Amino acid sequence: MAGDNSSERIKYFVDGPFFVIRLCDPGSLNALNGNDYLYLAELLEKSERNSDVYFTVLQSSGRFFSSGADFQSISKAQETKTSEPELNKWLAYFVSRNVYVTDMFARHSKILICCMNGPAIGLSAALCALCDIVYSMNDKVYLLFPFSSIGLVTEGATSVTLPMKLGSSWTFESLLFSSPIRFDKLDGTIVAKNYEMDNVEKFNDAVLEELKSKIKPLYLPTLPDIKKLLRERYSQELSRANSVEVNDAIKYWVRGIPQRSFKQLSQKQRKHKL
Ligand code: CO8
Repeated sequence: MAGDNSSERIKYFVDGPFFVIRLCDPGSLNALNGNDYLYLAELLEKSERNSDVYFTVLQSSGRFFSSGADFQSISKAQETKTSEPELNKWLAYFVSRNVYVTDMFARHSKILICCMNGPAIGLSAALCALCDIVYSMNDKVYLLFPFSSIGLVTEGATSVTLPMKLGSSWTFESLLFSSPIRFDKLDGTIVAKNYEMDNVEKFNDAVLEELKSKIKPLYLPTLPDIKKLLRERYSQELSRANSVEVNDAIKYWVRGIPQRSFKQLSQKQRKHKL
């Protein structure tokens, strides 16, 4: 039992040195509510504590890796009657969760591998960008950060990860205009290998099988040390960005701007431009 946030939408298993986390709600395109994100963070902690584990592998199901924050849950949070000021409510719902899950990813010591079976959006896309290695199922994957369209600012430390991995110009273009970052820009920057497959289960299995064969000649205890050295250059930057991003966003939550966009998305009155 990983904690009180355990979710039907997220499963996990341990296979030798691999702690595998799988998103399994293809019906919502693997949208995640606030507690789902907390559960993801709890699972990372669980992987962290297991000394036999060297890799935390994120997998998904269906046609999307994850469609980001669950708009239904945000509408529910907004409609919840409370005597608390709006600031307190959104500090609890948005700021604390967002900071926590981002920090768990940013400071995770195991090698974080993301198996992108399809597109990822919003906070989930930010978590993909925080992973150490991303593999794609095919060239249909994309990342979409629709923050400017929803009335939010960068989150999940994307103000650091995207310029670093994609370059400044592409980051400005995709973030300012909420435009998808397609495979041609991800290939070799965020995505390390394209498996050119169409079946998610076979893709997830193929990545694990290849990893198992790749690690055979390795002395695994060196891997977290190598990761630490590679991340040393920017790990402080991730922590700094995580905190200023959410504090810059809170004013929009207090004014109800993202909540209005999420409501329109859930009522199918608006759609992101893809
Ligand atoms: N939340 C809940 N349900 C979703 C979501 C979502 N984010 N995305 C899709 N779904 C559901 C749809 O409602 C639909 O359900 P149903 O079949 O019951 O009608 C099903 O998934 C399939 O979706 P579509 O029919 O819309 O599929 P399309 O292929 O036509 O469109 C899109 C796919 C473009 C992904 C579209 O579904 C979409 O725009 N989704 C919203 C994506 C989005 O804006 N996500 C939020 C990003 S911002 C973010 O993550 C920051 C959050 C900060 C708060 C964090 C709190 C911890």
